[in-house]
Order: sequence, then C-alpha cells, then structure tokens
Amino acid sequence: MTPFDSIFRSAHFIKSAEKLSQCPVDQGLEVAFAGRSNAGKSTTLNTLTDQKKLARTSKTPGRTQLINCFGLNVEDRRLIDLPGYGFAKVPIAMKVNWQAHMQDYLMNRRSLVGVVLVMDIRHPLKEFDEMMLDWAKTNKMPVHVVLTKADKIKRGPAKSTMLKVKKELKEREVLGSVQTFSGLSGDGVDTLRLKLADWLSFETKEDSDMTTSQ
Ligand SMILES: Nc1nc2c(ncn2[C@@H]2O[C@H](COP(=O)(O)OP(=O)(O)OP(=O)(O)O)[C@@H](O)[C@H]2O)c(=O)[nH]1
Ligand SMILES: [Mg+2]
Repeated sequence: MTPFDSIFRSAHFIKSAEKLSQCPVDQGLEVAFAGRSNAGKSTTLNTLTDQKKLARTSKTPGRTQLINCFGLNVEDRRLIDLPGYGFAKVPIAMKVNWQAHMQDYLMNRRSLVGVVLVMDIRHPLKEFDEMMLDWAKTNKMPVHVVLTKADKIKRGPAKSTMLKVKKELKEREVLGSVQTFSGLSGDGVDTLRLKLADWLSFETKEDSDMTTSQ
C-alpha cells in the first residue's frame, strides 16, 4: 500500500492519438510507458491502476498502435501508453510511420516528466531499449526501467539482471532507476507507484496540511 493508491485507481481513458498534435493539451505533468512490443506495457499500466481493462493487452504483438492517454483525479496529470516498437508482423512503412510519431512525442512533449521503460526481464536491453536510453541521455529525460514478467524467472537471475541494467544506465550516463515487477503477482507495484508519485508531484495529505499551515 502507498498513500497514492486511490489516485492511480482513478485512472480513466481520455483519448487515443495517432500523433502528437492529437494528444491532450500539453500542460501539467505526464509519464509515458514505452517498450518493445509484447514487453508488458499495457499489463503494467493495468496493475498500476488496479484495473483489468484500462489498457488493452494482447497475445498479438503490436496491438497498441496508438498513443493512449489516461487521466487521473489530480488536475492535469496523465499516464500514456505508447505504441510498442520492434514488432515484426506489420508492413515496414507502417512501422516507420509509428516510430516517427512516437519519436516526435518523446522529443517535443513539454509535459512529459519521465519515461517508464518496460522490458521483459528475460529479454532486457534489446536494440530498441538501447535507442531509448540514448535518446533519454540526449534529452536529459529520467527513465525508470521496469523489468516485468519477474514471475517467470527465479529471484537470483532476476536480481542479476537488475544489477546488469543498473550498470548499463550508469555507464550510459542515463538518469534512471530500475526495478523488478510482475503484472501477475503485483510484486513491485508499490515501488512503481512511489516512483510515479514523485515524478507527478503528488502530495500526501500530510504534505498539503503542512503547506496550508505554513
Ligand atoms: N506471466 C506474466 N505475463 C505477463 C506479464 N506482463 C504481461 N504479460 C503477458 O505478456 C503479453 C503481452 O502483454 P501486454 O501488456 O499486452 O504487452 P504490451 O507491451 O502492451 O504489448 P503491445 O501493446 O503489443 O506493444 C500478454 O500475454 C500478457 O498477459 C507478467 O508480469 N507476467
Ligand atoms: Mg500494449
């Protein structure tokens, strides 16, 4: 449990956008979920918000082809499910088009305060993950790596993958953090909520009492 659980549970669909210009007004703070197709982005969002069907999940890679925007019950705070990258079964022109839109969003969205980079813990740091880390460094964008599907491997290998990814972030001079996660068991959800509460500047009741009494 965290003091912010009810805020995450309040998540609701706002709209799907094909490109940046169709996204909600660019004010406030938002966090985007990025990752290879099938890594588990939508499942992570559903676990985070304690909702089974907020973001669509699928056994078919490449299902999320739009920028899906979700609102929270704190003004102008949003969660964004980005289209997965790296899937094979779509025409190359379509793939290039989606990637261009995604890049435009990542480079030009002013309210974006951090990227949650979701990786399947069994297949971390693939080519596209490396590309995201390069981009994050160039743009000084904080990255929080979620190593998901941790229920599929033992604790020992999970821990060593986490250390490997941490080392990689450090070597690449990326401002970031890493955690393990499971959408199946919910392990790691509190860590993720606390991270996002920090990025999105959520206040606990005690914080706001302090502010009003000062
Ligand atoms: N065991 C297990 N399976 C998971 C977990 N997270 C996701 N999956 C499964 O992995 C598959 C892909 O999950 P999605 O959440 O749809 O992945 P995505 O990254 O949103 O995929 P795209 O939208 O296609 O880019 C689904 O079959 C999920 O049920 C997890 O933590 N544990
Ligand atoms: Mg998805």
